[in-house]
Amino acid sequence: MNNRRQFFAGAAATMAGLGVARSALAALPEPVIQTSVDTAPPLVPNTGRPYNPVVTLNGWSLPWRMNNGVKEFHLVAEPVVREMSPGFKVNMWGYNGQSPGPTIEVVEGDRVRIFVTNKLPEHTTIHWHGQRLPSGMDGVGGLNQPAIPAGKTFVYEFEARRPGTFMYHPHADEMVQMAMGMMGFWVTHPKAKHPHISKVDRDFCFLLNAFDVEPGSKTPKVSTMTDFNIWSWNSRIFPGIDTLNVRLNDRVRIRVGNLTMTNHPIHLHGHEFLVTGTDGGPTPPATRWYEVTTDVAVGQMRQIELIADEEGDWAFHCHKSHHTMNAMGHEVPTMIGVDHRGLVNKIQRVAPDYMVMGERGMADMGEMQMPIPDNTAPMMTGTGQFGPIEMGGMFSVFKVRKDQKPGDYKDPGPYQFPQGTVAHEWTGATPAAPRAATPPGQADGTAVKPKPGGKHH
Ligand SMILES: [Cu+2]
Repeated sequence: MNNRRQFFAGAAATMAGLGVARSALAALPEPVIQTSVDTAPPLVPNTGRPYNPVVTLNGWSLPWRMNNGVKEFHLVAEPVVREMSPGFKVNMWGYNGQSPGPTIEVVEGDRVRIFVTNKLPEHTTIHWHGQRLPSGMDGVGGLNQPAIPAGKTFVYEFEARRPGTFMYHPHADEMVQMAMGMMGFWVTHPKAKHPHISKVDRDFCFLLNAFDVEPGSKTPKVSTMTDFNIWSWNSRIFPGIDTLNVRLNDRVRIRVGNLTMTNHPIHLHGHEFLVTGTDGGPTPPATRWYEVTTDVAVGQMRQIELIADEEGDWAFHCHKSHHTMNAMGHEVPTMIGVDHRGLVNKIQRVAPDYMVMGERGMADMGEMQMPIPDNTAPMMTGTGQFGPIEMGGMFSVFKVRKDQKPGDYKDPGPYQFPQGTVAHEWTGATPAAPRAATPPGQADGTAVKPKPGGKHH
């Protein structure tokens, strides 16, 4: 955190310096590069219109400079190495040192100028997903502009016309560049009190993204269209995703954008939330209803809001169960109920390391220290105070604490459960389990035929 504070202090000082050096204003703003994968504290604006900044999970917001009333940012498209979880590093393409790129925060009505320097080995563009802007600023290579050649800098300029939750990503060799991690978040804050935007105590954001990294390799496969194996939030996987730490009774907003190739039902435990914003901006209050899961389809943004009024450690995850696993092989047969007595011993005579997986389910794999290739994330991992959590991928924890200080985003550690409030083993007498009555016509109880088999997905 200290490095981070110094980094922001340094960035602010640089911007202030540039504010007085007239000759420097003609030059490009110095690009700010991020080396840490930690969640940066909110970047409180010290120039331009005031707003309540967001917190990007395992990410950061890009500092800017004011130049004659225009907010100037400098993005650098470049190869990066992203640590997706402790010890698991992947060669990606991103912006300013990380994938995803930094979050860009502006205020409705701001004039925004973004310099984009291309340090990739091929051309690129940036599309400002969801924005109202002049057609020539929309970033589709070939359609709206010539692509930015390797080594060149282009400039985009437009007014942030409506408040809301946006994303940015290349629109040139798009499949490859997004498969390599090129994307970022954009938030346009309202310039005044907006009837459909409430003031919140904490405002989190992250992108859903996915990669295909073969176990033991370090670079995503870029020809993959649907068969991704690493499901991430901001290019991090559990237990590498930071927790969302809030104070009891905080009003919390969480903004999610989906730049994967499939939908993700995002599920929060212990609370109900409202979807207060979509791709099109804030939703009118009369259209809102309470949910505990909201589906975020490909290319969509959703912002949810809730009052964090239940203390505890609450799971927060994608509800597709294979999206909370890492590097899952697709060729694992279902072994539940299969009797291999005798077989393993025979195989081990010729292959001493042979193991049979999953005859009691797959939970053993969360604990088992199986040999895996170097630089491979374990399939299910993360440990809680009661043992393995058996989750990976798109999973984090929403931590509600009454003593979490306002503005403090630090992980408060595991929840101290009040005595007697944790599910525990029952040691009294066990009541007889009631059984369903025998269906009519099956009096002998043997007439249940298996349904015709069929492949499922
Ligand atoms: Cu998912």
